[in-house]
Amino acid sequence: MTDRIANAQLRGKVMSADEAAALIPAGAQIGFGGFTGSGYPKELPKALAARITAAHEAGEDFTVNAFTGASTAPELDGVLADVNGIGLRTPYQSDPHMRAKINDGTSYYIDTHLSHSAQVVAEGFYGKLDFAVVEATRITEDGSIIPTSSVGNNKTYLDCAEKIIIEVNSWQSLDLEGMHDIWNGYLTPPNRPIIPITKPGNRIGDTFLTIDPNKVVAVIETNDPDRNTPFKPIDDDSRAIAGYLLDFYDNEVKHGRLPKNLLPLQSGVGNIPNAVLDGLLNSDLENLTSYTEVIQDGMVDLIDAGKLTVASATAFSLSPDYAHKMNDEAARYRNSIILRSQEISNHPEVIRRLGVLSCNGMIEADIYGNVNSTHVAGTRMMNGIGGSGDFTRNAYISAFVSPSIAKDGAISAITPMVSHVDHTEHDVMVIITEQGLADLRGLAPRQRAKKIIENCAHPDYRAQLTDYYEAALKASKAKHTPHDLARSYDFHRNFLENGTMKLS
Ligand code: 0RQ
Repeated sequence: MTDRIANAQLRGKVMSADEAAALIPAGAQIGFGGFTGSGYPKELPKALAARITAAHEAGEDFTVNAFTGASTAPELDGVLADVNGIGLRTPYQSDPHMRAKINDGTSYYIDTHLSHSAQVVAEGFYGKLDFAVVEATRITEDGSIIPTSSVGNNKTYLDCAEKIIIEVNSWQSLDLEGMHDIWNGYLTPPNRPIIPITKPGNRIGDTFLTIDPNKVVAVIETNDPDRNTPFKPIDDDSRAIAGYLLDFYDNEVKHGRLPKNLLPLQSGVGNIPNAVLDGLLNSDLENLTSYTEVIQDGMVDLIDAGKLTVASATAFSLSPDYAHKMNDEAARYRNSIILRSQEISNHPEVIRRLGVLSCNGMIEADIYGNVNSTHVAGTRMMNGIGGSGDFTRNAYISAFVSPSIAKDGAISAITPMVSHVDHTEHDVMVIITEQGLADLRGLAPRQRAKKIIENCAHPDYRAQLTDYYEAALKASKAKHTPHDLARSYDFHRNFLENGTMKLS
């Protein structure tokens, strides 16, 4: 047995994943640890999927409701979705198999802001949580849990669940201990105190998760890597988009609207945000800070280069090489990295106080600046809103980035009216594509439309968009936000009918 389980009572609970899965009944509500492919349980979900398969073969109904921090990996979302094992999934996911089950109607999906996802469980909106299943790098003598590469919603799930299952993963570095910051002061209203974070580097809590050891029904020993995916090499479009954003920040500094070392940065996941981080690495900016949700490769490079002094997040989202590096050198990195619960990493109060600069990907934006982050053609769920709403609504400057076209030009990322709204025109300040940047601050809707079409739309779609705008201006009785409702979804309709947004 591993020496990572120092508590005698919990050593007595060690069993196989199959034995632990046998404790979970059909219909169970399970709070899984894990966030963007980091720190999720890796063996119990596989064993549970096998149990579900056996039940289905015997003609029994068997699904569970799965609550997580954010996306997980094939070993959790993938295996359970594959066996039609998930009745309800929340909050963020990005696994192709899970996505397919949501879109074919097998699983319900509730897409909620990541900063809200713990409180809705704690406040009982979903009913009671039966199990918390979390990963630990070790269990201390008094039965506390040292988390691994993410914190996510672990604290709330462990507090709320009736029963706890812990995977102790020897693959995770013991040197992660000390990196986490678990604040126990977050209560339900009306007793909520001020969150005492005034700088991204403030530590306000414990380095461990406190649990009731009597709730632990199983401890599983594992030795499995996080399933991190490598980033694609930075392409020309991503580099161009990153360049526009950095020039924009530079101009804000010149006009005295941003300090020389900017403000704490939030960066979404994906290749464009990673290109932004790469651009920062090659800039002469110094003493940068980050108050964000995930730590990507680019942030690790910025720390190594001495340009980023502190990064606060709830999880890592690293390529396999960088995950190994983090494991090897966690003792050094924990001086500049803090992993918090996601309701704190994404908390509107802190984001607004710090004046975070947000940058997130989008599916589409409309000519007035409403943004759709989640639904293709208004109905097909991609991943979920994730933390983009938490940061965008409360940022000092909120930016959205995307190539101006998708699917070889069949789709325009700028449309007359978004087919689903995640971020309203009131929240969106800057839109950037490889064509250019539209600074929407201080612009009224008609001014925004012109700027977005001119600066961000792909040349193949500019005339079509201008045509729509001019027709809308004529057709619309009210001229504040001109729309021709009979035509506003022509782009999407044409795509669904003919496979392209190009109108003949
Ligand atoms: O599909 O992979 O089949 O080619 O969407 O698009 O351009 O590679 O961009 O990986 O950054 O994802 C909005 C989904 C963008 C992401 C979204 C297709 C495109 C491609 C991916 P293929 P790209 P990205 C912090 C913040 C919400 C959550 C968030 C996201 C695939 O950024 O999930 O911001 N955001 N969280 O071809 C049809 C369009 C399309 C389209 C792109 N208009 N119509 N398909 N695609 N635009 C992180 C967390 O919260 C955890």
